[in-house]
This record gives sequence, C-alpha cells and structure tokens, in this order.
Amino acid sequence: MENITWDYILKYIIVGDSAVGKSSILVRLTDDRFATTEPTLGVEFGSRILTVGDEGKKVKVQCWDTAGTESFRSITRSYFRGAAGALLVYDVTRRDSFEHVTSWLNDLREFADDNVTIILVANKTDLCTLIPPATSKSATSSPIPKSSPQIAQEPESTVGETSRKVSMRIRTVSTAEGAAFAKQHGLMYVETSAKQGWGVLDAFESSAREVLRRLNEDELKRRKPKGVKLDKQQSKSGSCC
Ligand SMILES: Nc1nc2c(ncn2[C@@H]2O[C@H](COP(=O)(O)OP(=O)(O)O)[C@@H](O)[C@H]2O)c(=O)[nH]1
Ligand SMILES: [Mg+2]
Repeated sequence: MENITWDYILKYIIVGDSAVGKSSILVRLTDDRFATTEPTLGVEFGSRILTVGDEGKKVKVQCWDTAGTESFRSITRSYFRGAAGALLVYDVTRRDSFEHVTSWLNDLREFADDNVTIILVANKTDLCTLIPPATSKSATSSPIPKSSPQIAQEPESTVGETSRKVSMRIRTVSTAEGAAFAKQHGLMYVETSAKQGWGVLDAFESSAREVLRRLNEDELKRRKPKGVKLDKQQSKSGSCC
C-alpha cells in the first residue's frame, strides 16, 4: 500500500503535435524508462511524486498525456481546465512541430486556466547531439548542460554548433529560436530527450517550483490587509474631533 504523503497535488497536461514525444515524456516521468509507445488515442494518465524547491515540498504530479492529432483536438482541450502546469512539446528535428506551437499556445490560452504555468519543451535533442561514449552509459540520469530548464533568457546563437556539425539528424529549430519564442510569450524553456532521460524530470520539477511560487504569491496577496481608501469628501471632513 502506498503510504507516501504529499503536500500538493498538481494537474499537468502534455500537448503538442503527434509524434513529438509526449507519451515518451510521460513514461520517462512515471517509470524512468524509454519504451516503444503506441499512438495515443484520446488521453492517457500517469503520476509521480516529486520533491520540489528548497523546502523539499512533496508534489504529486498527475499528468494527462493528450493526443496531438486534429481529430482528437476537442477531447484534448477538455482536459485543459484545472491544469496547474502544461508541457508544450515540439521535436527539434521537425520544424513543422515548432511552427504549430503557436496554435497549441492559443488553445492553452483559450481553454486552460489563466494562471497555468507553461513550459516549452524542445524534445529529441539526442538526435542531433553527439554523445561521448563515456557519458552515453550514464546519460539517463545526467542532463546535458543546456537542458536545464530556465525562464528563457537572451538566446545564445552558437550553443551546440559543434555538435550539430556532426549531428545524426539535422536540428531544424535551434536553441536560440526556441528560447526566443519562449521569452517572447512568457514561457519557461527546456531542452529534453525522453530517450536519454535528459531534462524531463527537470522540466516537471522546475515548472512545479514556479507553480508553487505563484500559489504562495497569490496566498500572500489574499492575506494582505486591504486598507480603507477615503474619498476626497471624507478625507477633507475627517479632521480630528
Ligand atoms: N530519438 C528520440 N526519439 C524519441 C524521443 N521521444 C520520442 N521518440 C520517438 O518518437 C516517436 C513518437 O513518440 P511518442 O512518445 O509516441 O510521441 P507522441 O505522439 O507525441 O506521444 C516514437 O517512435 C518514440 O520512440 C526522444 O527524445 N528521442
Ligand atoms: Mg502519444
């Protein structure tokens, strides 16, 4: 019997085009493995307890993996409500999947709650990264440096140039472009490989940290005494005694 307790339960959704790796990201989150995935029909579900932030809060992430195909789009949208976090995924080797990010973002803005924390996920980075044999063995638990989730900063145009020259597949969306898009739209940004395990847990953990930060901020605002605002008339006639 599961006797692990948690401080928060957060609903997450994973959206993006078909075959960008959404189901693989969910399997990596729940089972920490890479498996052959069947195309998702409708929605799938998985959960995992993560330790988040300096205070080590236990957060149960309940994640809904949605189908990216047009025919399931209306079902997909119906799962958006109540999500605290959303992973918006594209495949760095498929430019069309990046171009469709705007449309997924519009869906999220329209159908998800206003305060949803969205992280843009550039997946399949292993396809265009040359992994040294020494690190490839332990790659499942060691994210490459650029995979650390971050609120998008100034794009670095040269990152990864060397590895791209010897890439197994051509990277069609650069780090700079992905990060710039995220920055422009106020999203977090992370590079991942569901296959190698790079960045996936970080994506959930750092966005959960941001969700908790926003929750605390809202809570503080609610508790703050409102004060009484006097109108002009009251303040003039309000001289003492
Ligand atoms: N090389 C590589 N392949 C991946 C990665 N993530 C998913 N895939 C493969 O991409 C295909 C689609 O993955 P899937 O998770 O089903 O995508 P979904 O349709 O977005 O849920 C499958 O063949 C996966 O094995 C990754 O990070 N790297
Ligand atoms: Mg799927």
